[in-house]
Amino acid sequence: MKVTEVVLRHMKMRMKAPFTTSFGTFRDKEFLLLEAKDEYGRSGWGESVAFHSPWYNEETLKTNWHMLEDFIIPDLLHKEISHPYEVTETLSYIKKNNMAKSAFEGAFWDLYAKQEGIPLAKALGGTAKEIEVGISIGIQDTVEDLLKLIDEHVNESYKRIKVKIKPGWDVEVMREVRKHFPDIQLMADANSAYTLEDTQLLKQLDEFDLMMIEQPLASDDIIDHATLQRELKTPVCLDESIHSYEDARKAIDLGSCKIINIKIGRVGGLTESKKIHDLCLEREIPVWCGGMLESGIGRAHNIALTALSNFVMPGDTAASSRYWEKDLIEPEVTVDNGMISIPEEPGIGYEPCLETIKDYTVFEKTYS
Ligand code: OSB
Ligand code: MG
Repeated sequence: MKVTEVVLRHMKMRMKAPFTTSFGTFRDKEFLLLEAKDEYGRSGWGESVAFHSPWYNEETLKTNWHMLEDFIIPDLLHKEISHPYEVTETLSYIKKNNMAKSAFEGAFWDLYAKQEGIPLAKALGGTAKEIEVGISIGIQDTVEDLLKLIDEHVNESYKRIKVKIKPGWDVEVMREVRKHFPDIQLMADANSAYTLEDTQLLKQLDEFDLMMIEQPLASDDIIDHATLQRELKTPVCLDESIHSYEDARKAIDLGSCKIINIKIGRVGGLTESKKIHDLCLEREIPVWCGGMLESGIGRAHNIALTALSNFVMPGDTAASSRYWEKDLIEPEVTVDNGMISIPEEPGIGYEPCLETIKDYTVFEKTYS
């Protein structure tokens, strides 16, 4: 197979509601879409999950554009590639820049699955027909607002509620949530807002029977997390700290976490995601698929990945309508009884809607 043309698009989509984490608030979502066309005119689609600002990790959509335009696209355009593994191989000399690599790699996996005539989930080795879905709720102005949102999402049938926490919005908030919702599957995500000095405070979360606490400490740490995990009953789940199979192996060996959140972009693509999944299966570490407020294209990739067997906990890939007035794909992603059905069509299994994509495109450039 050969990619003979790449279209890069800078997208901007208004979010239905602002989303606040311990590091900042998203009102608009800006990101890159990558369309890779082969010699038969088929298109594969990828999304970069790098944000506009470097607050989740060091990448931004502009650093991604630079990496793609100056390195990744020239390395892969017009090259004979028989399997997506070769994309990862070819790009392995580039340090980090995982989200940029993943945008191309994801588009190539889509093309590959379309060429084979099979769903992306199947191409990856996934067997699930449907997947369990949770939802992540940002930091709110008041506890009442939060309780109201949780109530809505529980009624929409989401299987697990994740609450964002930060210093000043943590133990007392979780106490209220647990009091009002004694039976739900509940967890907290700190996005690196604490240090080991907060150990006593974090220990207080143990009484709320949380499924896990996600990324309590620094985004590049796996040492202090091991110290913290020894102090906590609540399982620690790592998000930001895991960039590769090697990071996952070391974190498991050190006891830095009991659960791993896999985000395709953060680890450099579907191939690396699958490797981490397989390692975790062998080491009996449950995994789930994280979200980056993706458009339908990135959402479709998350859904396909989650069909692998060790995705045993509900992920963050909620319905399109939770984020967007109109998503970029047809049909949109819908959640029924807390489940998403894995599409059966070849590739990502949702059709990118070119009209809608055009409406949200700020700038585009074609490479051939
Ligand atoms: O840490 O998982 C995270 C959103 C933006 C940046 C980081 C995170 C999140 C979420 C929301 O938790 C996930 C989603 O709904 O896509
Ligand atoms: Mg997280």
